[in-house]
Amino acid sequence: MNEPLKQLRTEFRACNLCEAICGLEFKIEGPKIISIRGDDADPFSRGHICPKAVALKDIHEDPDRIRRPMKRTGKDWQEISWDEAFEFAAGRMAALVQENGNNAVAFYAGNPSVHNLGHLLGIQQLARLLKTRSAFSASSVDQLPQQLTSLLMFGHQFMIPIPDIDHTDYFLILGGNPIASNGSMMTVPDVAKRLKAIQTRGGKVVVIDPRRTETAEIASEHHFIRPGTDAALLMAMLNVIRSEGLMKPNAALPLKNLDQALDAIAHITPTIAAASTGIAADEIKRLARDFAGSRTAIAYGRIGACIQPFGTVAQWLVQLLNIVTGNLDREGGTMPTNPVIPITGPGTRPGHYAQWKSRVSGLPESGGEIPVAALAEEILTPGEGQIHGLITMCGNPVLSTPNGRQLDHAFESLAFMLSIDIYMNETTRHADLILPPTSALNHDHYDLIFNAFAVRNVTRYNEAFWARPGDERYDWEIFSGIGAKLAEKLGREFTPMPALQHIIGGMLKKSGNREGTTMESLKAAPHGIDLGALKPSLASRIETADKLIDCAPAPMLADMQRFNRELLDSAPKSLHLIGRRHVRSNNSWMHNYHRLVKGKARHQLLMHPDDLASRGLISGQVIELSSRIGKLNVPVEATTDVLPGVVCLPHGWGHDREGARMAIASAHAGASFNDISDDKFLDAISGNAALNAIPVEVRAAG
Ligand SMILES: Nc1nc2c(c(=O)[nH]1)N[C@H]1C(S)=C(S)[C@@H](COP(=O)(O)OP(=O)(O)OC[C@H]3O[C@@H](n4cnc5c(=O)[nH]c(N)nc54)[C@H](O)[C@@H]3O)O[C@H]1N2
Ligand SMILES: Nc1nc2c(c(=O)[nH]1)N[C@H]1C(S)=C(S)[C@@H](COP(=O)(O)OP(=O)(O)OC[C@H]3O[C@@H](n4cnc5c(=O)[nH]c(N)nc54)[C@H](O)[C@@H]3O)O[C@H]1N2
Ligand code: SF4
Ligand SMILES: [Mo]
Repeated sequence: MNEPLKQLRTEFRACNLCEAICGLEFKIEGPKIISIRGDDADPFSRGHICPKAVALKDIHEDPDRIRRPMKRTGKDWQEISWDEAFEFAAGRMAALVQENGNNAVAFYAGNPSVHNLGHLLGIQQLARLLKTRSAFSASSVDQLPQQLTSLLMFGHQFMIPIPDIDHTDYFLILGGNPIASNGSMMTVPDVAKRLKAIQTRGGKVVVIDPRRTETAEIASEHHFIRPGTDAALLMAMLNVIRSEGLMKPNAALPLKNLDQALDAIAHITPTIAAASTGIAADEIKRLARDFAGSRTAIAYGRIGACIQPFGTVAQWLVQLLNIVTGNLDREGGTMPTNPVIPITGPGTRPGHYAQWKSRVSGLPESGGEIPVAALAEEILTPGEGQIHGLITMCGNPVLSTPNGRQLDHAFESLAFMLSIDIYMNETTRHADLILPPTSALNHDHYDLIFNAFAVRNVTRYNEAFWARPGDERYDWEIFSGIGAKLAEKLGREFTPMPALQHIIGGMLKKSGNREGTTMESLKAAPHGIDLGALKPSLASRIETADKLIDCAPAPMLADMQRFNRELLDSAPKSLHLIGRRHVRSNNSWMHNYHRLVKGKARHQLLMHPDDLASRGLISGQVIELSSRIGKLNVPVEATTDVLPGVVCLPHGWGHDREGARMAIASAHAGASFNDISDDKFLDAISGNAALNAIPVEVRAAG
């Protein structure tokens, strides 16, 4: 009678869906997931969970999820064997390389690859084999300005100072909405409680955002800002701090060129900044004095201060604000982590910048990648070095990167396209071959990257719940399968990847099994291991050639001319479009689960009632939203939560493209933000797409 109960087992695992890496408790019976809840015994996430976690079951069981290789046959698709698939993919790619050179085959790596170690390492392996300069990723619609700032100031692209949220007295958030996103470039499960705790201990959370967001709602202060103008605010704050003698840089940090940096921005007074930001000069002064006067403080800039026209300058100024107030590399300020598997230091890749430029628009490479805004033109523009073949991996650039309609067109023109993905969606429908890795729950999990960006030093390894079914493949097996055949055809070296446990075990040994962390100790601690709060360590870890922090990198100083010309001389003439996230969504790919999309639609355009009235429009009607690139129709909703002059639309929707096979998503299509975002509207230094602050117009549809 108790037979079925005997099979019921409990498993623990970090959630792989977003950067918060919450610990989850699964009840499993045979092949079935019975329940998913937050793991109270996880020392880091302490039982926190969000609505997406339960959708791990839906993803695992989704009938639309692809399980076997799919080859295009005209308008149809045919299931083929793995061996046939590897042979086909390698054959086509080898031919393109042999005929047109290495750069003719490009790849684009998307966001979930960072949450999937087998995939991440597979991409690196494939990149080494392909030797292509046509490398693209979601980084250039995301955190590239932050990585570049770290490279130029600290000498390593991954030396990211992380907010010490649990010990700070003042948390200044520019362009981040952690209550919806659960935090980013700051792995922070349970962020709501941690933000509350700042206020409970007498500190402040201050949000700078063109929208009164969910985070603004619970903050101590919210200031509306005009999109794209954070740099002006930060310059003025720095000038107040300097002119009022409030500077107190951390004496332990070896700084250079600080005066040069401050001189370059000295002309931006609070009055000037007020004119471009819309924040009153007196408020700017008070913000600066409060920040500098706090015992400890954090300046943190995220998506809204990255994917905008002055993203890199803004990130540089965020670091300068932390530096001049002594908050860089101190408890309660920001500090780099010290993970047991380091991603900075000896043997890691510090990155490089502008060592070559993209062929068509001359955009600078960063760490070997070209900004994804250039992907379509590199495919569509004939000539030496043109892209003829593309591999997308864990990515949906048609919905996630600028000018998606142009990408649709470009992908149709490719000689060969391979997608390593679990869905036939807006991007992968263009592929000649789709190779689906097995479900995330069927493979082991280790957060190499998010451990390194966490607000405490943490580590954990979780084993697969089930071995993969015989006719499915792990991500790393797919890369090894293609790699072996491609290497043979190109006459190149190739070593297949071992299983993840061996790789992680080896990495731990290499870093000296620090804190006693071995593969065995990790396996014995399925709830994860907390290795303590962040500690100052940056001073001895700087990787610039002279081991000094460069406060005035040349590209930032050079971009001041553009700043003076464009930002200060242009009063807002049109409306400006910004994005938003919702806790029950995740970029473009999690709209195929009933429990996440049910209820009121969430993909409407938000607009201030005054802006509607001045155009004779009413809340609820369908409007036409247009930019230099194109137009789309979408329902509009009036709200005073956005600044007048600002309209707000989430990205990742637009599931009505023909040929995708995601039934629930297509029934909740929405419109794609990136159908009208501009592949020429960029952060000039990094080439990162400016997907916020886009000039747009709104009128009645039809
Ligand atoms: N307008 C606007 N655009 C934006 C943003 C914005 O704020 N505004 N944000 C940008 C940001 S921050 C990011 S990171 C990008 C994201 O851009 P992308 O990474 O290109 O897009 P995603 O929507 O994350 O698509 C993930 C893809 O991975 C697939 N996938 C999911 N799990 C797995 C898996 O386990 N294995 C494999 N092989 N595939 C899997 C999904 O089916 C989907 O095709 O979007 C950017 N685009
Ligand atoms: N639920 C959910 N969680 C997610 C994701 C998701 O899609 N859904 N995506 C994940 C990914 S890939 C990432 S990178 C992170 C991103 O994490 P966050 O950076 O927290 O992302 P957003 O919620 O988009 O917050 C960006 C904020 O910037 C504001 N903003 C726009 N333009 C400007 C500007 O010019 N200046 C200022 N100051 N603010 C501006 C927007 O109004 C918005 O509130 O979230 C991750 N977590
Ligand atoms: S907050 Fe992120 S990591 Fe935590 S349960 Fe939700 S999706 Fe998973
Ligand atoms: Mo992202």
